[in-house]
Amino acid sequence: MDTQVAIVGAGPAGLVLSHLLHLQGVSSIVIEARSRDYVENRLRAGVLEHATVDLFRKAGLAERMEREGLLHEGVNFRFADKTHRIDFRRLTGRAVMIYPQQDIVKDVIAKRLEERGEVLFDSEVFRAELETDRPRVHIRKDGEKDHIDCDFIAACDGAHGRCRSFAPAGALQILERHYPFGWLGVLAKAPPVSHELIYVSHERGFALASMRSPEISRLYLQVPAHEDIGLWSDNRIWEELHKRFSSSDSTPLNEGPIVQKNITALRSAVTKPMQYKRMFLAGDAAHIVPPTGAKGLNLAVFDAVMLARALSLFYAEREEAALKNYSKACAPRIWKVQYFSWWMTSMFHRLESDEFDRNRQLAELDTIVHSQAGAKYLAENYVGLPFEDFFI
Ligand code: RFL
Ligand code: PHB
Repeated sequence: MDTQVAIVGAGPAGLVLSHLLHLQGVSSIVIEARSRDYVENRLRAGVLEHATVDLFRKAGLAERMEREGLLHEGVNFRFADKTHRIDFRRLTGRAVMIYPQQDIVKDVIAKRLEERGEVLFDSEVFRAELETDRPRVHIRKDGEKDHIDCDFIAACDGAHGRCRSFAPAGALQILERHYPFGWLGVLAKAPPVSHELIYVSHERGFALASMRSPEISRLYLQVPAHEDIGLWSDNRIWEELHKRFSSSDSTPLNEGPIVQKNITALRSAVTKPMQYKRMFLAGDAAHIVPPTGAKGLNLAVFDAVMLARALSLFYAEREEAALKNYSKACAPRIWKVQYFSWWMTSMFHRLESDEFDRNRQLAELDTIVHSQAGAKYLAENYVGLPFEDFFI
């Protein structure tokens, strides 16, 4: 097999990149270790920034999102027994869209296949030859080995992907922070308690009420970093959720059958540079943010836009400058998003520290919801900074 760009990973980064390249007449093959069914049902993010929604519209990926997505013009912060709304529309003129990541994945896969794009499922990349102008990607499918020759490799293989390890030791540096807590996430067949998200900072720990549809709630609880999910029966989860969400101005959460639950540890990480020779990293393969700012998927889409632009310029004009500059060009947004996600996480989660820190957190939250400038800063970052310019 032979292609211009071999894309490792059919998550949002790899799929969006392959579609954007196709729009620019650049060929690619997407190679995905898991089955189509698995990636189309993997439960993850839910919040799309304004610029992400805009990109999907311009790229012809928004048909189902327009019908089924839920536009959110604000968010609620609950602490010290009261709920406060941050009004995105008033503060920024913008909004976010609630549209599940697995639906984006489904929509882009359908679009790629409809346009005769190549997506290889159940195909794991286990090695790559990078010390050449024609890199080679080695694949294993059903125990059989094969390879793809290409001009460039896009490593879109997520947080646990192997592509980073194909570069020689020391070529890539990882800057990171670990947190002493994780999130227990549940999907429940119960109508969401509020039509907008509620972020809670409670003495017992952080909690978040989100949704996937008017009938399905997505709820999260802060738990210790390496907590055993076996300790959390459905009853214990509901009890804890009720405690953290209760306030003098709220109605109780709606209960319903829990259909999925899992625990994720929180981490911040940036790989530097996001390139080795002809291999470029994009999405979670290049950086991880804690989910408190709802940014990971959006940053993955941003990388895909930047990389698609650089690769398209290369093929259109044999112009290498944009490719050489890819990592540097992505860095300012990545670090602003890292900062925002770290800040939201530090402000909302229960810290193993003293009363001084708790009071400082409450003062910070109070400042954000009551200061016009504070609320605007929050809103601008939550709806997302604009992308500089699209090339489509
Ligand atoms: P993905 O989605 O992990 O896709 C990588 C793909 O690569 C495949 N792969 C390989 N394929 C072939 N060969 C190999 N050797 C391979 N190794 C791996 C994998 O099977 C997989 O299909 O990475 P991508 O595309 O970079 O996308 C990133 C997003 O998935 C991630 O940032 C978000 O889900 C983060 N996130 C959120 N982001 C938001 O923008 N808004 C949110 O509201 C939001 N909420 C969340 C989140 C992540 C969460 N978890 C699970 C940590 C909520 C949670 C709980
Ligand atoms: C979600 O809906 O899964 C979600 C929403 C907001 C976040 C994280 C996850 O900050």
